[in-house]
Amino acid sequence: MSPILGAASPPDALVRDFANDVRRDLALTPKQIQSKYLYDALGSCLFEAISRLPWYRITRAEGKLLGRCSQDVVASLADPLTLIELGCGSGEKVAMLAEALSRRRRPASVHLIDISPTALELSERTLGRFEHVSVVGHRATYEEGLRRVAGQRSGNGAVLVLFLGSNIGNFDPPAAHEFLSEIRGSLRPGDGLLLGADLVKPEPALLAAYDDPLGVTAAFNKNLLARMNRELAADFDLAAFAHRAVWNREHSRVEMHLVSRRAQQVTIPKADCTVRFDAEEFIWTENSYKYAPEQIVAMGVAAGFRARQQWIEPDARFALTLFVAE
Ligand code: AVI
Repeated sequence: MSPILGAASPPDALVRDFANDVRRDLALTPKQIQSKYLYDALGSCLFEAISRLPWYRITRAEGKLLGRCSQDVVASLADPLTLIELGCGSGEKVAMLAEALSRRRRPASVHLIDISPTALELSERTLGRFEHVSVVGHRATYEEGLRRVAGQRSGNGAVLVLFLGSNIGNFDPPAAHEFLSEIRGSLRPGDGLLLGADLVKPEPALLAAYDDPLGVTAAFNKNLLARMNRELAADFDLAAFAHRAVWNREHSRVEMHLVSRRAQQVTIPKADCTVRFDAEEFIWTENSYKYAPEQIVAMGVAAGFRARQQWIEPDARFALTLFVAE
């Protein structure tokens, strides 16, 4: 059964962290809110809707590539294979690899790591149909989950970590390096990392993906304000802010902003602050980095991997890269 949006309040500790981060980051110049806060229950549904929009091509392009390369990926790593998916969504992507494994009729296990219980539940259901595959869900951050699975490891089979959907693009370059190094640190030589990353493409295509004509991405972004109203008793007037997507060519990233349409003051009682906005002042809510194929290889190599193969979807310009731990 799908959860009733907004029916359950988040645990107090999570609200406290949100309040502290909001107070600190809205005092910065420019004002900011971390993109992880886009994903409450409603935000996750809006992202799911974005992934079906014709202008947002990442999810479909990646699905196409997975359909093409899954057999080669699983065949290139030692049995019995353990798959670890970081951020499992609905489990459909890892299911394409599980399908390839199950065709080989070799036992394999899948570990799903996500902080969302709904995502874990959905993915476990999606994977339930594969006979030779055992599935374990971990409600944890990526780092905690990876450590947990690495600590329980036994036997000689390889591990393949899946970090898909261009989630790496939401990390700035130093954080991406740190995170890929952390993944590498939890692996042994011969293990793999399958990394999905979006490529640079013409600006109109990038802007249409992040400012779609149906306004779904605008709703996804503005839900951050609605979330502060719901969870922190803030009084943001949603109509007084506009969604904006900007292609920052110098840094090779699409930025999402929430722009104040007028000078205004907002109170956020549970974050214990009042925030003043000038007209046109914005809150910076997300970066989505876009890469050249060779930059993706270089990121993996810098973190201690060797690139074994790269598949590129030429229309949407998206890449899947299989790395092997050295
Ligand atoms: C989850 N992440 C990879 C998405 C992206 O493309 O950066 C989130 C998103 N933001 C706006 N549209 C989609």
